[in-house]
Amino acid sequence: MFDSGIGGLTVLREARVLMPDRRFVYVADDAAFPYGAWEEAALRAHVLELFGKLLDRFSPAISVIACNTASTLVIDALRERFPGHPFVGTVPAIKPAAERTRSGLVSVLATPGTVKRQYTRDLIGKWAQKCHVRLVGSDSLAGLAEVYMRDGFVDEEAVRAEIAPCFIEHDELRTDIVVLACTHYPFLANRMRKTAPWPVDWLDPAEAIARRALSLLAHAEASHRGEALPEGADLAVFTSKRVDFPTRRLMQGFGLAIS
Ligand code: DGN
Repeated sequence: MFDSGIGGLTVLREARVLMPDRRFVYVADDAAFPYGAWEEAALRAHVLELFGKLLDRFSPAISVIACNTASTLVIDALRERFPGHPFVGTVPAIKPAAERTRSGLVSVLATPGTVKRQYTRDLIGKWAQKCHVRLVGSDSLAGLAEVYMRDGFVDEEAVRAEIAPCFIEHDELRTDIVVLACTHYPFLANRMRKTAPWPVDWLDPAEAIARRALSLLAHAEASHRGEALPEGADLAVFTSKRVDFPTRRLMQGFGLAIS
């Protein structure tokens, strides 16, 4: 399971509930955080190179890209580069949101990278023809989530300001669903609820992603070596920086250990 930081842990949490007998490796590329600010070609090359190393080292049965910013850019390239290896991507949950909205206006909250991807535009074109979709890119929410999980502090006014564009009306329509299209955002869900101008559904795809992983795993050949995991452990966490990954508090909260 892979993300630029702590966000993928929201997916890992669900995956561990659904697959209690599986062993997990979580990789946080936090030296490269935030992915939202990267130039596309550079990020694509970086993630492809990283996966070459990860697959080599861990030989996982499947890989989950628990990051919208990376998935919307490299999921197709990963499948092409590593044919036969099953990848589960995390992309904005536009289809379920379009099916569920009653007001006809859906807001998608994501990193600036995810918002500008052609992949995201294609999802809207394919699944959201009968409603209006407002894309909202935030420079700072993922960072606010990291700070919150590390220091326990969250700037509520900043959260209010970042989510405000989701609530701009369109042709007198008011949004009734906000898609959390960055895996970091569920950590701030309580503050978002508190500062939103009216109640909406906050769509967190973590459980759906874990279910997809479970169904792929049933078909995947479980050939992983699991060498990176200490004897008896069912989870190992690796970071590319190791310095201030907000592990202690977070890992304790999740009942996890860190290697
Ligand atoms: N958690 C990542 C996502 O789902 O897009 C992005 C975090 C980041 O690198 N800004």
